[in-house]
Amino acid sequence: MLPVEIGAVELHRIGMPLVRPFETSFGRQTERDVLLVRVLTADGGEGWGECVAMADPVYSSEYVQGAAEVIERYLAPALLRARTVRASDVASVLDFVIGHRMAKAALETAVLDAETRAAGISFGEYFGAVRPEVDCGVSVGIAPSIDALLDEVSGYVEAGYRRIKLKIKPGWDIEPVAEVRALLGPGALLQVDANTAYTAEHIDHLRQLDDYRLLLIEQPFIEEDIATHVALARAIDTRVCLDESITSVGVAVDAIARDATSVINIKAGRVGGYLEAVRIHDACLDRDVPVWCGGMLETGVGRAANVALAGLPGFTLPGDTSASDRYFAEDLTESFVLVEGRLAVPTGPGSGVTVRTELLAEWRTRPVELLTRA
Ligand code: NPQ
Ligand code: MG
Repeated sequence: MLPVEIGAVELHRIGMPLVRPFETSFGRQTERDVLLVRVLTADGGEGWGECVAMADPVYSSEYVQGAAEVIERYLAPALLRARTVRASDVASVLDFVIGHRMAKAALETAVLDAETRAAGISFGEYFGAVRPEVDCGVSVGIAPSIDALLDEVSGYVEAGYRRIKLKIKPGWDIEPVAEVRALLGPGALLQVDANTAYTAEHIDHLRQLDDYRLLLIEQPFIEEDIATHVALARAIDTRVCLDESITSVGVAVDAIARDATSVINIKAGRVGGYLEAVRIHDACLDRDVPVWCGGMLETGVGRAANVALAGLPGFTLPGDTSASDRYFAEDLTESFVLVEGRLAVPTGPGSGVTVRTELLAEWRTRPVELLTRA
């Protein structure tokens, strides 16, 4: 693969209305505030990356406006100064900034898209995907009532989703899980995600989940607290899966060694990019730890890359790689449509999808920022 010469970096901001509000233990979203990075190369090529940070710093410390600021002020200038880079060089160029992994991931992905488009290879080929389509699950927010939840879940079953994930929090856990298990039947794949809403005092309460044959419980405790996840993993039969806690391959290897987690949710944004995501996948495959691809309400730009990642051999559980229409009436790219509960790994060069510039213009919430070499 040849490096690309970076000519400019553009930041795009859009607002996409969600088809239904998405409620988790940390809040309720009605619109997706999206930051997209476009890298323009000296020879007329381009690449796109999506930043998965949310509008407010209530899920992770990163948030959209902060990501835009750190890219504009530190990351893009460093990339422009480096001038000629491969995607595999980007992490070291940006390493002088501490944290800000979602912002770094967006830039690295944009460079990777430009580099692989120029080379005529797809993200799936670059990452090492081994399957043409991936099994899809869906993440179901906290509903206004049990009846509303069962209606929503029934719709996803009809749509063909192969796994249901319920968001839980204290006061919304055992009953919704019991009701959804009764609706789905004993063999269906069902799991829960707490987004850090519990504390060590809840361990006995959470043991009741063992009655419902869940695939896993995702991130019950705060991200810094590996020890309480170890304690829960010892106390219950349901597998513990870390999401927010896993910020790098080093943290993943350590959490596995300590038996805090026996499954891992991989999200490229959370770990600084797809290259680190692949390294986590490789480490998990070596250790026989299954992984699955998380989701952050991505547009088609981020979704395309996630589906390619989920094509790697260690992704043996269905991901939160839902169809475009799970979140949006219209997608920013070609839409991803479920076929028998699966999405096809794009085969075209780069991410394999094309940004619909007319929609970008229609949904724009801020002027495009053009960043060039000083
Ligand atoms: C998770 N994602 O696994 C996250 C949490 C999440 C699909 O459950 C806007 C942007 C709203 C990102 C809500 C899924 C969000 C978001 C929830 C991410 O923990
Ligand atoms: Mg999660």
